[in-house]
Amino acid sequence: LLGPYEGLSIIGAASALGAPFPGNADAPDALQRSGLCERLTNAGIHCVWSETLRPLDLPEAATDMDARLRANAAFAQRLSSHLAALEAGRFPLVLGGDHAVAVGTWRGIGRRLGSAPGLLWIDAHLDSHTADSTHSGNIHGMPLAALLGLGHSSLTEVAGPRFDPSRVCIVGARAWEPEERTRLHQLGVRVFDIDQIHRRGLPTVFCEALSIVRGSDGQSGFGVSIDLDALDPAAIPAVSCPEPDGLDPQALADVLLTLRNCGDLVGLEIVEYRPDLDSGGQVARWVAELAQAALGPGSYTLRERERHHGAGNYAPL
Ligand code: 5AB
Ligand code: MN
Ligand code: MN
Ligand code: MN
Repeated sequence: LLGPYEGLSIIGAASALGAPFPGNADAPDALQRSGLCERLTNAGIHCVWSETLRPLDLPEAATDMDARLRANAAFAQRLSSHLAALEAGRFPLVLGGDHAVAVGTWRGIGRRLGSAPGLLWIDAHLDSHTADSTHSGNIHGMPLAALLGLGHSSLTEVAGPRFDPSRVCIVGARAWEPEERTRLHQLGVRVFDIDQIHRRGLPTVFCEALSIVRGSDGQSGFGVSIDLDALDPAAIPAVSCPEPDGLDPQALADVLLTLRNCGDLVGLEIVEYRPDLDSGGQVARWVAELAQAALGPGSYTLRERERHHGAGNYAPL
């Protein structure tokens, strides 16, 4: 089930069950209204909006941890099943929602492939807490640990394969608690933090991270999860947990162009967008820009239908 795919299917994951603010739940609808699909179509990407999944029952804001774990796991389970059943020719672009939806996205894509792909996690945070180590109690701080098989059973048992820590990398980290850093260190997950990116440059770090998540055979696929808070909040303020000193959005778009040369990209996820903080729609435009950078003309992931109609080369939106 590696590419080239016939086209892109957008799946909205309209959940804010894992975050401390409700705004993430409106992100897929706001992105759809912003014309994301049309922008990508104009960029030569064959794009359809597949479906937007919404939580079935909205629990009270301040229910106990167990209830929140169960609600997040139930949503992730539905998302996993949706991705597992996605038509073979479609490349999935999942739009969060807060980052807790990633448990469903990636387990589902693993089911679809028959095994876990590598995973590049672009984030200011490590998202590797468990229900026992979390300080905040927020589930969107736990999805990476859950994908790796650690944490509360409701999350680790979402259907799909466990991810292999030797094929997972984090890029852009700059805010964490000691428990999650230690956990990742013990598992052998490579963390490229912002200091290392400043020292070595994003292109060099991105290239090294790609070689880790793609593995040696280039056959088992890899996915990319972009938490928008990896980017600098001066440019991208519309996120739930802004952290200063982040990646420049254009610099990230530039390195994402590299993904067009990979035929083994199996999914892209963009999460944590807060439309309630994006009245000018700037951040929505960046979401389109990042997806276009990864999947636009010349991409080995998508079959290039437009070639015969003489579509031009990569043009910024
Ligand atoms: B995000 C924090 N580590 O556990 C926690 O946005 C932040 O998905 C989590 O990366 C941030 O609440 C979760 C303090
Ligand atoms: Mn995150
Ligand atoms: Mn984050
Ligand atoms: Mn804390």
